[in-house]
Amino acid sequence: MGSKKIIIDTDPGTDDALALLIASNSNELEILGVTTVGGNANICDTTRNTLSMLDYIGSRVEVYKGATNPLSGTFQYAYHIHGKNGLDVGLPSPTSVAQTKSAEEYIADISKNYPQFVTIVALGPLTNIAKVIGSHNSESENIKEIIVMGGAVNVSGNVTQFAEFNIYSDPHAAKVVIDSGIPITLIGLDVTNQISVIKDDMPWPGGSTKISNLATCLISSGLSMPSLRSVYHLHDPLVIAATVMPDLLQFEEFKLDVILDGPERGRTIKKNEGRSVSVAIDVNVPSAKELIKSRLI
Ligand SMILES: [Ca+2]
Repeated sequence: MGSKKIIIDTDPGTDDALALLIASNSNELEILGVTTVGGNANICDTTRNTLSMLDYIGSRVEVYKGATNPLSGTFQYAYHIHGKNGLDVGLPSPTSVAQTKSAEEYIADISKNYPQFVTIVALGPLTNIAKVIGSHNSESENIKEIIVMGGAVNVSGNVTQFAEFNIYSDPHAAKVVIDSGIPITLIGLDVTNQISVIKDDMPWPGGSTKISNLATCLISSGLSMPSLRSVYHLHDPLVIAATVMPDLLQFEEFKLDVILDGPERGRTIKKNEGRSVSVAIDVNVPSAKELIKSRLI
């Protein structure tokens, strides 16, 4: 079987940075391109952080800059979790630059030219993908699958009691994506909260390679943030691990709605009609953590 062709849509962010390392170090995946979005940090920071990460590991994957703002309003960044500039680990400034084509144009073009070929792994707010669906609808129908880090179905949220960060950041975009009819897999806090590193685990993942040194540094940086209370969840890394090995997770098909406004903004809630999406409801914790570790060393 050949490698899975993926586009990673991302907002680094420390756990996004770990996810990029894992994906780059997994032969089961071929990264066609990386698209950026505002979210954990502003779009300039997330794009620069992506370029710096890929430069550091010698990757020549092309980067396409995406949305500055969500479909409605503005992002509420998470610098209190990800540190100064969204990635405070002392990486050199990038020497590579983002492509001139936008994230939205890139995803639309790939989908048009290679129907049913690409899996999009969405690790940030879903703004770029919603824009493709909204403005390039016939092209978007050619997207094979979208794997989303997002949502909290049977558990509490991490921004509010109800909402997970990525869905909360652009609930309108999440609704467009979930209602699109494209095959969607939602990997949210129901499973990602179960995969974490605590201070006593450090140094984790250990090892002395270029990748493992940076991974340890990223996790140390996360653990040093008072707002995380000494538990560092591997949200985005688990999504890449599950893209490599879907059997790590158990899934159920739900019809889902996204609450757009009010106190429950960003909530992903079961409903009785509409499109079904595949929702991760449980995870093999030891196997998932071992796979993540093996790809960071
Ligand atoms: Ca992310």
